[in-house]
Amino acid sequence: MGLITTTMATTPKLAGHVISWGVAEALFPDELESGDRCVVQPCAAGVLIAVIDGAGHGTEAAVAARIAAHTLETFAAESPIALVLRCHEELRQTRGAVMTLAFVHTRDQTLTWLGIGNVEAALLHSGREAGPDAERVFLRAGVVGFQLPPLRADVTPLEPFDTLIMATDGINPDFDHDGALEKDPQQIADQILARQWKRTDDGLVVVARYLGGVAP
Ligand SMILES: [Mn+2]
Repeated sequence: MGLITTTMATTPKLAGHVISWGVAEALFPDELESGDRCVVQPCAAGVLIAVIDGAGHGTEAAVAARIAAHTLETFAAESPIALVLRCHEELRQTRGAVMTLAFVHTRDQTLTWLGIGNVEAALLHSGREAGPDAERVFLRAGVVGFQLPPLRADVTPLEPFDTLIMATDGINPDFDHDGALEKDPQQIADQILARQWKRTDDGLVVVARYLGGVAP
C-alpha cells in the first residue's frame, strides 16, 4: 500500500529547545520516491518549518522538492519571502513545487508564515481550546519555479504549547485536529496520515509544537 511512517520514533524530535516535532508520510502507490518533503531547520533567530510538494509525483516531483528543501535548509535564516524567491530561481528548470513556510521567531514569540499553492497549515492555540477553529495560513495561488503571486507573509503571536500542523494535498485539507493538544506531535502526525490520507497522491504531515525556549 506504500504506507511509510516514522511511528518507530521513540524519543521526540527537538529543534533546539524551541519546538518538538514529528512527521508522517505516505508514498503514491508504485512510486519509489515521494514528491513531498519537509524541512525543520534551526538557526540563530528560531526554527524554519516548511513543507514542499513537488508538482506531480515520482522522480521529477522528488527532484524539485529536494532542490527546494536544500535551498531552504541552506538559507533558513533569511526571511520567508526571501526564501520563496530563492526557491523560485532554483526551481525554474524543474516542474516546480508548491510550499508553505513557517518561521518560529523565538525572541518575538511569533510565527511568520505564508503558503504558495495548497500546502495547508493550521495553528492550534493552546490557550484557546474552547474557542473558534484553528488559525489557518493564507494560501496564495501559484507554483514556485513557474509563477509566483505577490508575496506577503502573515505574523501571528505564539504561546508555549501552540501546535502547528502542516499537510500536503494528499491529505484531506479538513484534517481533524480535535484533541490534538493532548497528544505528542508524532502521534498527531501519525493519526492524521492514517485517517486523512487520500491514497491518490503522496501525503505528508508535519506537526511542530512550540516549547517556548530560546533559539538553539
Ligand atoms: Mn500533492
